[in-house]
Amino acid sequence: MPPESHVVTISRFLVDQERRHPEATGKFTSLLSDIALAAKVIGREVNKAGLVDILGQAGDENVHGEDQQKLDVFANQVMYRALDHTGLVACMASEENETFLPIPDKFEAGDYVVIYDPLDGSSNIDVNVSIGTIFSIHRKISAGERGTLEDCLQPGSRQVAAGYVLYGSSTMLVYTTGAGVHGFTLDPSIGEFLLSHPDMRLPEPPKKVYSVNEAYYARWTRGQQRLVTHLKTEGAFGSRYIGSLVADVHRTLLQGGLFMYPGEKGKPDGKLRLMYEAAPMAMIIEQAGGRASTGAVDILDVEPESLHQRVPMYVGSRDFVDLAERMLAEGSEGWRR
Ligand code: AHM
Ligand code: MG
Repeated sequence: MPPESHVVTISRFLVDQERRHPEATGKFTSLLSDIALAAKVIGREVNKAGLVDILGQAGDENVHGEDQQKLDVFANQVMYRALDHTGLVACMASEENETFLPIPDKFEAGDYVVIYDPLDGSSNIDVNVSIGTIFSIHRKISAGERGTLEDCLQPGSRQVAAGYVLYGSSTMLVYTTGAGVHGFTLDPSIGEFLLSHPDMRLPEPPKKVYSVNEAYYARWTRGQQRLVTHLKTEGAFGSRYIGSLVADVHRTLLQGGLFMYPGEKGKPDGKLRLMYEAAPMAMIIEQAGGRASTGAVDILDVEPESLHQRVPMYVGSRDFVDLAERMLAEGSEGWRR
């Protein structure tokens, strides 16, 4: 190790942050450490995904005579079990479960509400493309001892933290508690997340890149069609689209640009889910100096009505999101027009 370099593990970093808040109880630090542990367990299995043809597939029995699980089901259980018994969490909700997830009566419940997408982009696993876990953390607001649906249905502006884990060429955990965005890279040889990207900011000037699934062009509103045509003709933008939200947002965070998942004719809210995809990514992008919009209003201001509701998404460099909003409004065919 070069003599001047300082290795900062995620645990050290969390404790240092906690010390800046004399009122902190340490509970939040424990919660994020538990999520980091879940990320390592999920990451370990994701890295082995290419071996299933050799070692057995989902649906096969494993050596213990148990059924092997699909990775997204496995990731869902890992997240829940990492947090259910800690006494820190009031309730949870997951993309994989229809209704919100209470804490079992045998365990103490706590103050935090954790909403997650355990393995986003899981259709990309078969082709060895990066996937991710996304999490959003709120504080319980209901009066009872245990969390309820009301605690889960809070707008993104009330998140106390948000983050994602990217299982890419390296595994990275990126999170914010509203005081900047920090990124950690897993060193698999020691099993620790090490601070690699302190205080992440979208670069200025940003890279001129738009990111959208352009195959849906014919289904877009006129405003959306004009926006993309403008970006590539007059704007001289390049284009990148992975089709895996965590990877596309991570690139946008590091290089700048505009990521879009627009609404479509007959499907005005698009595909991505507000509570565990759009809202946490919006908090991260805004904390890093960018903007996150539905095309009409800030994603963080959308009042949720249900756990799995969808919302159009325009996130990235401020000027580009502003431009998108302007052009969508001119087409007068924005979201909930
Ligand atoms: P999933 O939750 O079923 O995995 O779908 C979400 C994924 C995102 O990661 C990605 O941004 C989007 O779907 C891609 O959708 P499309 O294939 O329509 O471009
Ligand atoms: Mg998802």
